[in-house]
Amino acid sequence: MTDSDFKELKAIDQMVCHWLEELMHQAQELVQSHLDVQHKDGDTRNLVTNVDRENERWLDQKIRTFNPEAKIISEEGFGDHPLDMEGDVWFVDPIDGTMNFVHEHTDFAIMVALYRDGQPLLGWIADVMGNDIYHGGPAIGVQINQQQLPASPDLQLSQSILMLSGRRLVAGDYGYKTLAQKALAFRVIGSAGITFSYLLKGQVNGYFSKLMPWDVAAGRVLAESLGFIVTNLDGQALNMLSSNTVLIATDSTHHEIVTMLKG
Ligand code: 2AM
Ligand code: CA
Repeated sequence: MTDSDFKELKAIDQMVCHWLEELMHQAQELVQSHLDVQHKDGDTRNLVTNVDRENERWLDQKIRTFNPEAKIISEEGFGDHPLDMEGDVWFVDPIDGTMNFVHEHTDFAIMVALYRDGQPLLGWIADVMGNDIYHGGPAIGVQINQQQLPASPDLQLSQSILMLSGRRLVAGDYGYKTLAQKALAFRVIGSAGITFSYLLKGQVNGYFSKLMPWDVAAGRVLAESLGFIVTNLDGQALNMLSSNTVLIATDSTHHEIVTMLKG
């Protein structure tokens, strides 16, 4: 990495942090306002609001102005549908944890990520009600606001608190109940971004969920930068163009889980 590459990444990091500060402060006000809430895909638990749509339109426009050649993968339909990961690909989740946003008024995030030729480059997770932005990447390290975060200590599964998808656990999907039983404890938050923030701070040691590309893109960049392993259930690399069953954990726990679920 040359000096000018490093400076480019730092400049992009700062720019997107400013965008997210603006949206985060707006969302802190809007969370108490009347929201236009609709269902998606015929599922009464899959919510979308005017804020999801407005944030995405705004972020996608900012990205297109800054980086017109890039492709954008975003949740609410303002992005593109690329068939490969060549060049610059941005991921946008305008409100992650919309159910929490609408009903709990906390534990929701705004997430952006940048990949270059398939490689994770930079990620941003704004914990809106926590007023914190997690940002960085493999070349520049990971910060919460201005403070550098250390790599997470490696733990065994029996010493690990795991974050699980509640929906997948109650649906009986493969592996969830086993992990809930084998871990020290399990927790369910309802926002991938906030779940990643617990991992990045070292408060929990693993996360297992089926996630869409925009749910996982930013968290993957940041978690891998702090030494977490991010794969699918078989221990293979994620396909960033489709949904994946995602396993994120420190080395020992990750290895233990993949071995156990194979057996
Ligand atoms: P969202 O709020 O951006 O949709 C818990 O619901 C977490 O899983 C949230 O991060 C949510 O993101 C995401 N999620 C919700 N429905 C999903 C689905 N059908 N597939 C994958 N992720 C989903
Ligand atoms: Ca979303």
